[in-house]
Amino acid sequence: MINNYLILISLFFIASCTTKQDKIQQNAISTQKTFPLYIKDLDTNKTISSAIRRSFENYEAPRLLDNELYTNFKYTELKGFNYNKGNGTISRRDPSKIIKENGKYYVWYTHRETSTEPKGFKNANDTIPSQDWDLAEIWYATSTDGFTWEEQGVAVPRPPKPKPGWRSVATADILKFKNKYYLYYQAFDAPSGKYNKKRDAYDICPVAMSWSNSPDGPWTALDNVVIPFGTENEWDYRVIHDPNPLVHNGKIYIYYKSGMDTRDANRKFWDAWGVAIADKPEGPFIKHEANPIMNSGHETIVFPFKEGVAAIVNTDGIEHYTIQYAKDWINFEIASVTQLLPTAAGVYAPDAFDDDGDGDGITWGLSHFINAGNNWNKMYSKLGRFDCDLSQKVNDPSLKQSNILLPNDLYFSQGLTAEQRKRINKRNN
Ligand code: AAL
Repeated sequence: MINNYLILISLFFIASCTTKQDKIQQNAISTQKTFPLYIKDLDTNKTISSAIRRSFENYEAPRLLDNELYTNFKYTELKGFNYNKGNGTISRRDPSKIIKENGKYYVWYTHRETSTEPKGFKNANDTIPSQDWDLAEIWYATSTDGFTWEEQGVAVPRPPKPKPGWRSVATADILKFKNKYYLYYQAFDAPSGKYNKKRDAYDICPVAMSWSNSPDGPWTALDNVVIPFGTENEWDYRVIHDPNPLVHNGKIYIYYKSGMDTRDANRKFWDAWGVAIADKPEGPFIKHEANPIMNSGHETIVFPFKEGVAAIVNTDGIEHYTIQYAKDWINFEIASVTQLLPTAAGVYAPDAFDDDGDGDGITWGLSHFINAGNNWNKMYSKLGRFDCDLSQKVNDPSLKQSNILLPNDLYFSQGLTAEQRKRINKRNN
């Protein structure tokens, strides 16, 4: 009930709102002097602050409990994957969306199994990986409950030189379209991690694709790249990462990440997302003229929600730690700010490819945990499960809480560096 009321109020605000400043001036005529105890008593002509106006206009509801696109995230360790006692020789990461077929859940992911842990570009060779996702293949696993998984083996191996991805195939996502299955993935033709001066990048790959008549394969690789780099002065010149296919208006929308502008001290470019659209899974994919369409995040994590598309925006950028929404599938707005978001999530969106204009949303998926052994010299990643309530069908108030109390030692684990302490001591003296 209150939700509808809030929507009514916010619709009134939106309809009557000209520019914020003009509106506040016009509000001077309101008779209501103080903000009422109950929102339902608010005089829609009352002078209100931008923060309160934003609460009604920018979000589905001014309270988290009523916001379909706000959620807490709960995490569960998975059973069924062996990591060689964490010695860095096996890594699983960047899980795909999850689909349900033949009564089982399917997930694809970057699987690295090498004689050593990653040793950086300078020490990399045909058998020694440069990065956690170097010398990798796309493997898959199935599950009946989403908690215990059975690894099935390789789906997309590294093809022979000079085919795209001969060095490594990684970070796949799945599309089911007209009863065929398509895996889109990053195709590396050089060890990732070396800074390439000409391209001013260090993780260089376009997107390739393999297809199958069954989720269990066999998979046939296209010999060509399906989403190419941008040209020299275009925002997505350096890399095309994290392909995320969905179906909208009968077309295939592939959201992807690239890195633009100049690098900061931590080698970070401005991670931004684009979308490329095609009528057929093999393309041609046309990059949207409004690209980049997301200003934050790292991996792209999108799913259909109501008539639009929602995004989990984690890790990087001025709007990280948000859930965002684009009613038109292009123009994203912040729908909520949250915490402990899954990294590189592969969501289970049962209607990801239904294209019915009423996406239900998600309640779980898999994500990855990098440096799973907490030892950068034995680097590997592992998969874990997250649960949430970003679903229209589910309403779980226990997943709409704020003020999640994290263990105190987590805060103290983020201690000052010696440099920072030195600067503080200097300031004190
Ligand atoms: C991931 C993704 C891409 C990058 C690397 C592996 O989180 O962004 O796949 O190339 O890191």
